[in-house]
Amino acid sequence: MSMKTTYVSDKQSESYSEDLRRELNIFEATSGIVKCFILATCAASGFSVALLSSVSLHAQHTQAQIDSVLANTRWEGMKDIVPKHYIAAHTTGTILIDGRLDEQSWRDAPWSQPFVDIEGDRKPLPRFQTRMKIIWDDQYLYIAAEMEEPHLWATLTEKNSVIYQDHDFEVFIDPNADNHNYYEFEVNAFNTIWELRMIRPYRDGGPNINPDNTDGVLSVVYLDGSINDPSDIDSGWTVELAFPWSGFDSYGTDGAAPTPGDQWRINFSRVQRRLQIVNGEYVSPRRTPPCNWVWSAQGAIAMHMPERWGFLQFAIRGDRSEVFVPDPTLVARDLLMEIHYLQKAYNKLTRTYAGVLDELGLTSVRGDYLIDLWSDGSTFTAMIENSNDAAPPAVFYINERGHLWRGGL
Ligand SMILES: [Ca+2]
Ligand SMILES: [Ca+2]
Repeated sequence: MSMKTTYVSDKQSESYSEDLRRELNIFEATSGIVKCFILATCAASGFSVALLSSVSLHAQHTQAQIDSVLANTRWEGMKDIVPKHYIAAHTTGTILIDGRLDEQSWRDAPWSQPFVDIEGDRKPLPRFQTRMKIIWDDQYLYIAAEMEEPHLWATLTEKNSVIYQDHDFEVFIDPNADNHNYYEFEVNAFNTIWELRMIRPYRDGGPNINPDNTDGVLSVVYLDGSINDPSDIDSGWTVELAFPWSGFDSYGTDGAAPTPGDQWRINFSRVQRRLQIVNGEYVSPRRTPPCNWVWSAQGAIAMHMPERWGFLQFAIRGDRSEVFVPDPTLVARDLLMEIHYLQKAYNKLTRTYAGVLDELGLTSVRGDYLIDLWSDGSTFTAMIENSNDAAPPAVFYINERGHLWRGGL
């Protein structure tokens, strides 16, 4: 029997390695357990041996090698990206979660800018448009997405399946912006959902709690076309979601609706598979990396970098009378993230963390900020303090696990 194969798309320019990234992430999360075991075993045999090993490893690398690694961290591709923002209006209208965005409250809400490639300006724009809207009331955070899609397709019907194996829409939320303990939601065109909680990003050891379903989440999709039918061309699909505020009480909130002016970190991702039509059916070739289209560019093929997510500002009205207030702590946060990426690169090469800023090519004064650093080789804490008397005093910290928090003076 001859097989007829047609490539639905042939554009070769988008991001390819999301699958690989995710698989590596899962591997890293798993291998972390093994690493812990090895470290525990090492600890039993004497800390001095580990310390000697660390020192000798460091000695194997020249300053030029270290400088080269420090000059090429992932942060280099991320630091110039300005996270996007969206001002969400409070609504008193009734929202029926049916996948249709025909309520007046939705009509009044502005569409976001079209999604872009996850890597940002380095890559071409996505070939199909994706947009989102956000509104809120006293009970729910509402999120809507609209996706152009000529080939509606889904396979997964079991809740909490690995949804990104299909075309999907994804939501990431970190209410308290500390990089840890954040929420991830995925949905496909069958309205099969997957919810999980990240204790820490995979890069910082994870783990995730999977699944971790939230009581009362509502999700409905509307399909403008025929799903899993390659004989015609579809228009797209919309997603309408409602997340109860009570579900965020374990993510650093008090479980109540936010106050106008509050800001949360949030981002959205659309995973788009490369389909083939084989004997009249859609087939997603295994090992073919998907495209990753996002609202706010990440600067790398990785969603699990909460420091680059966009800002959601809660407002009473969603019109232009509301002004976005840039996060006054973002500069300090970004400086700490720079130290984090430098330390991770330094550690990858030397198996230890730098104990003085000079080893990372940094000085203790950067603009209006003072930086300090402590390390015992296997852990570190960096502190940044605003030295500008005209600005409100603020101190922030980050540690080797990427936890970023505000401290007292
Ligand atoms: Ca609706
Ligand atoms: Ca958090």
